[in-house]
Amino acid sequence: MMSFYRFPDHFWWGSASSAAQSEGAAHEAGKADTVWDYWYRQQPHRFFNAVGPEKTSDFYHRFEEDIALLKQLGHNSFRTSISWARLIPDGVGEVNQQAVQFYRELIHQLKSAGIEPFICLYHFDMPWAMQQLGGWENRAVVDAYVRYAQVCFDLFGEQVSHWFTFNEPIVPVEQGYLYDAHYPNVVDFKRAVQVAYHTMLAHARVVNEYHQRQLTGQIGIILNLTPSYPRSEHPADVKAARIADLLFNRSFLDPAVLGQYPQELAQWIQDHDLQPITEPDDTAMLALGKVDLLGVNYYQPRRVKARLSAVNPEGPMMPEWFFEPYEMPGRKMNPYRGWEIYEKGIYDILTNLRQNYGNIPCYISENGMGVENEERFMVDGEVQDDYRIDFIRGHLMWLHKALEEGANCLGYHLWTFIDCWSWTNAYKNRYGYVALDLATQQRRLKKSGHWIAQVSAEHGFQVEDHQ
Ligand code: BGP
Repeated sequence: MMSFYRFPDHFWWGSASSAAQSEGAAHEAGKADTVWDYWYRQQPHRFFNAVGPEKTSDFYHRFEEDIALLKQLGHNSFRTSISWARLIPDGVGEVNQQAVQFYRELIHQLKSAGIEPFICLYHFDMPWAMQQLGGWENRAVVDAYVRYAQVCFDLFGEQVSHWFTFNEPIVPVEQGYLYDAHYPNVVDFKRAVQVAYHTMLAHARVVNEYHQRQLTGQIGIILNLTPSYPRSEHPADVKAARIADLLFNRSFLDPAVLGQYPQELAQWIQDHDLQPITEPDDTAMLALGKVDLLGVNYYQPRRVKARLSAVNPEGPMMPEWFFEPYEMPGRKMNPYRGWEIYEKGIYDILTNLRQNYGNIPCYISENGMGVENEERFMVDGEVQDDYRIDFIRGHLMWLHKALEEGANCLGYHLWTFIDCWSWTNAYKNRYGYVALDLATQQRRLKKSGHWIAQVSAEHGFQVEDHQ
C-alpha cells in the first residue's frame, strides 16, 4: 500500500542561504570587511582547509545562473540575507550604490522567476567597523542596525514581503562569547547575556519600525529551535532539560513571539548575577517586537541529563554547569556531521508552537544534512544523495502530521540551495540540492535536487506504508 503525503497548494518550497556564505566578492564593489573577512586574515587556520569567505559560490556574479537553478528545483521562495557591510560599508554612513543595484536586481530577478524573496537583515555577519565599537555589546551598534534596517525598508520595502531581523541570533552569542568558535572568541557568560539582550532589543526596534510603516508584508525572526529532551523522568534530569530549554530556546523564542522574557529565565539570570545593563523603556520596546512570522531552523535535538561530575568553580561559568549532554543509546546519527537525526523533533517543535505560542504562523526555514566528501557518491556526474532524500522525506512526514493536527506551518526550506561556505567549517559539510565544484565553479543538481522539484510540482510525495 502506498500513501500520498499532500501539502497545501501554496506551501513554500525553497531553500535558504546567506550573504557571507554565498556572495563572495568580499573585497569588491565597495563592500567593507565583516568580522569574518577580518578574522580569516588574522587566523586562517581556524577555517577548515584554510578556506575563507572571499570567493564562495560567487553569487554576487552568478546570481542569474543560480536563479535559473532555483527555478529548476521547483522553488517558489528563497531566503538570503543582505550584507550590512556591503550596503553601508562603515556601518553608519553612506549607502553603497553598487550594493543597492545588486540587491535591487537580485530581488527583481527572483520575483520575475516567480520566486518570493525572503530577506534576512543579519546572518552572523557583523561589519568589522561595528565590531570595532564592541559589536552587540555596544548600544550604539543597536542604533546603527536600526538605521541600516530603515535603509533596507526604504530601498526594498515595496518589493520584499517577507523580512527577517536575524538568523539564529543565539549562535553569535554562544559561539562568540562562550564557546570560542566565532570571533571575538570571548568566554564570558555575563557579556554573552549582554550581547543576547542587545540583539533582541535591536530586533524589537526593527520590528516596530517595520510595523509603523504599514507596508503590506510581514516581518519575523529565524530561530534555531533545539528541543531539549531529558534522559529520564527523574526530576534532576527534567530540571537539566528545562534549564537548557530556557537558555537555548526560550531566551529568544519568548521575547520574539510573546514580547517578553520568561520570568523563570529572568530569575535564573539574576540568581547567577548575570543581569545585562538595561534602560527603563526597554521592556515596552521588547513588547513591540512580536513577530508576524517565525522561521524555525531545526537540525538536531538536544538530549541532556543532570550534571554528575563536579564543575571547576574557578573555571568560567558555562551553560554546561547545569546539565550534561546525553548520548541516547541507539540514536540515529548523521555520522558525517556528528549530529543526531531525530525527525520527530520537527513535530515536537510545531506542536509546542501550536500549544504554547498561539500557533504563530511559521515555516521551517532551515533543515538539512551536511555530508563530507560527497564526490564519492557521484555516478555519471550526479551525486546520488539518497541519504538526503530520506532525511528530508522523514522530516516532511512529521511536518505533515503536525499540519494535520492544526500546526500553522507554511513551508519548508532546506539548508541550502548550493553547497556553501559555512563559517569555520568552510566547505567541509555539503548541504546543497546542487553540488558545487569550488575550483571550476561548476554547478550540478544532485539526485535530491531532481527529487524536490518533483515534490514541489506534485505538492507532495508517495511513500510505502511500512516506512
Ligand atoms: C546553521 C546556519 C547556517 C549554516 C548551517 C550549517 O546554523 O544558519 O548558516 O551554516 O547551520 O552549519 P555547519 O556547516 O556548521 O554544519
